[in-house]
Amino acid sequence: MHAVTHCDIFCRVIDNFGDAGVTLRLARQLADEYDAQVRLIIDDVQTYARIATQACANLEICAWENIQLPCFFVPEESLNTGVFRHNMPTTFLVIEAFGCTLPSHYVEALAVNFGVGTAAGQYFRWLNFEYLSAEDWVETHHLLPSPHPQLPLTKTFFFPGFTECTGGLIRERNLLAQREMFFQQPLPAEPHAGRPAQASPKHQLLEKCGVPQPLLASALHVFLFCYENKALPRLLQAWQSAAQPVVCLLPAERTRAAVSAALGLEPDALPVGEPRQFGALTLLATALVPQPEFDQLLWACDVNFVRGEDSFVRAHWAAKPFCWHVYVQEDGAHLVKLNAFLHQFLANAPPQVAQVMRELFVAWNMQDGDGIAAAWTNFCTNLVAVRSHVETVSARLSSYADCAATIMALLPAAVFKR
Ligand code: TRH
Repeated sequence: MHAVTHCDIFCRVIDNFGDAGVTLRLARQLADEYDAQVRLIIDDVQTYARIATQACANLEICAWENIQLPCFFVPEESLNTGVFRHNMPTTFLVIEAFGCTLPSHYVEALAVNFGVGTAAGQYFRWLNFEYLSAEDWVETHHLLPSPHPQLPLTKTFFFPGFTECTGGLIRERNLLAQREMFFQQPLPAEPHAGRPAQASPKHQLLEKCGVPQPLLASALHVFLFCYENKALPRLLQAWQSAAQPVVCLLPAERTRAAVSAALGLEPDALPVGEPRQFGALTLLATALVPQPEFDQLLWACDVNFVRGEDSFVRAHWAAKPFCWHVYVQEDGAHLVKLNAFLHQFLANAPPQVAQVMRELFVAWNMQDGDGIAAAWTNFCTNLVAVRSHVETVSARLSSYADCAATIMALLPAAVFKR
């Protein structure tokens, strides 16, 4: 039998796309790059299906309510009879995303098949994959064990993060090479060879989305992926009266609805692919796209407004100036997260860059309509320097192990193929 890693990833969708988005990326990467046999067990298959439109070998999507025990699990009475060894994968990894709590019958079966003291126990890992944060305590909590109160099982906390002492960030192996190809200038025209000038990948993509030809080269392209925000009307006003035209791409219904409301438009006033002009501002709604194309949109734009968790990480890999709308938590914990992030991200930034980035992030997250216009102007004035800083941080982060690599390194050596 060919020995492989099996992996069950459990996810409950709280809202929006982030929970599905993070687990989907991880699942795909483990399946694609490590040949793991992955099941993504998710309670909201519909949300998942809206962003996961690409097939992936080795990856099976299972509805939470119909979850079957893995085929290599055996009933208790068969243990130590040889049946067990015959069917066993080389390693078995269970990832519980964001503390979603595994079904109790599944946990009981885990204890029987892979609990401490079983023959297979050493080839098994149960990780609790946590939300991303730049707070200091993440380093000391990463990989802490959490023994089960009744069963012979230990779960391990896995914290993604921005330093080498955390679980790292999700980053596919070829991502940055693909991004570099996207950034490369196209070949110039060669009239004697009969070759016309090619549009750059950026212009091709923006044109495909519906950006009017004259605005491809002249406008500032902004990707706006956000939640409702009281600062939105003033930011849109700033763009309407800007000296340089602004094209603003609006992905996802929630963002589009927020922008329509901010402008006093009907909720369906911005159909996908149909640009609408308001002074210097052109708004253009985009369709939901699969995750790889979502990355390309970030690569194509000059400034990316991102939110939540996954798009926030992808903005780092896009290495373009960005602004993050933190997912709001009732107890204000999101502001602690924001501060921790800014502290870390801006640690070695030139003072001017640190100032303009902090101003914009704070005005946006505090939903400060009065502050946002000035913050935006200062940010734009320093766009080249901001970009250079984002590139520096992005390059540093890409020198650290990514989440999948960190996870696979926790499994017994030499049992997975690279
Ligand atoms: O959608 P988000 O706001 O997600 C979340 C959730 O609210 C979650 O409950 C919360 O815990 C978390 O934030 C912090 O933003 P996020 O994380 O950026 O996820 C968006 C995902 O959707 C990301 O994987 C990219 C994907 N996506 C596409 O693939 N194509 C698209 O066209 C769009 C608009 C998004």
